[in-house]
Amino acid sequence: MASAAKICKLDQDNNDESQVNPGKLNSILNEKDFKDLSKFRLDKILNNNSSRKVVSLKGNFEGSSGDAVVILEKTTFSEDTLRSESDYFNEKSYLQKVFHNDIYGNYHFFPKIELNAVKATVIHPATQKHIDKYSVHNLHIVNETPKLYEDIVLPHLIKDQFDLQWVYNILDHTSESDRIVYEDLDPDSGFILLPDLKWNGEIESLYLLALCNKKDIKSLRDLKKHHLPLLKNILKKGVEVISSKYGLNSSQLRIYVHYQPSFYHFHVHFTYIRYDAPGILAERAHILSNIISNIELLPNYYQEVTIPFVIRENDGLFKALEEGKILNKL
Ligand code: G7M
Repeated sequence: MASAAKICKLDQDNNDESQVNPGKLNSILNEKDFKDLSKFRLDKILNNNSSRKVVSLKGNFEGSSGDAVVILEKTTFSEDTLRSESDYFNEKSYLQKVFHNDIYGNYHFFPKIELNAVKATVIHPATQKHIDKYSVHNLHIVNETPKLYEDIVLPHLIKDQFDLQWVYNILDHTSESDRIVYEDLDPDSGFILLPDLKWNGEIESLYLLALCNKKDIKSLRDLKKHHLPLLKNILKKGVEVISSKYGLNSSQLRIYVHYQPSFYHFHVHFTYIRYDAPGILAERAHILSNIISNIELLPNYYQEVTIPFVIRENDGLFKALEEGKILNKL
């Protein structure tokens, strides 16, 4: 298996808010912290998503071997900073006029630098699989029967999955330990709850991840009746902790599992219902309370049902499915 890609977040917010907001504590992840991107040499724009305002770039770092993927994202407005007395509305932020017509004024607005942070994620060294993941690509839906899973999907994912080192680093407190929001040490029903890599700490885009302590559940497909205590524990404690720490109740949270996931160590996503997080569409997100109910109804539900999933054309599995003439079978 390839060595763990180094993933670092650069955060320009070094203000005191980060002391109370774990989503902003980015002195994390591992030993390799970048101070700026001056050594980044851009090779290719992999994807420029104008609706999400995210750009994914391939390049390398001068003096350092291996490809790098850098993802830059314009962040959401924080309602906390939108007050009359905030720096948006004083001379620290300024307007540059584009044109004025009657009652209509059009400007470029340059907020104070601290209000203008761009979230940056650096993956270095990045594997070809990372480069593929962040590149523009066509998508297809696959209706995965249990047989298709056993015959083609499972062997492929065992051979060609992303390294899970970052997950194990969190579970053994080697990385991101200062970001842990809650930990339940029970080996079977326990988990760690912490901010997702994608979260910049604003409640408006709240995004936490529950990583289970057990290492033998790859995905939704593996879930069985004896996992119900784990699933219920994640649901109950996750909601309690988020409600007391961030003030959002269970009815304000979207709590779900991806199928297929990117990382085959079982984990649950918690996002604010008003936030359109990536990966919440019908072909990918499975609501946790619905998963629990399905297993209560039929203990082997997830070993017996067809589960649709979405696949990129540049994924190695796509080629195997095409060769097996699996696609477009209903
Ligand atoms: O698609 P899947 O269910 O496998 O989602 C995995 C989630 O893990 C995504 O939402 C990622 O943003 C998140 N994630 C990935 N990495 C590499 C990290 C990491 O190093 N730290 C944290 N906190 N989250 C990560």
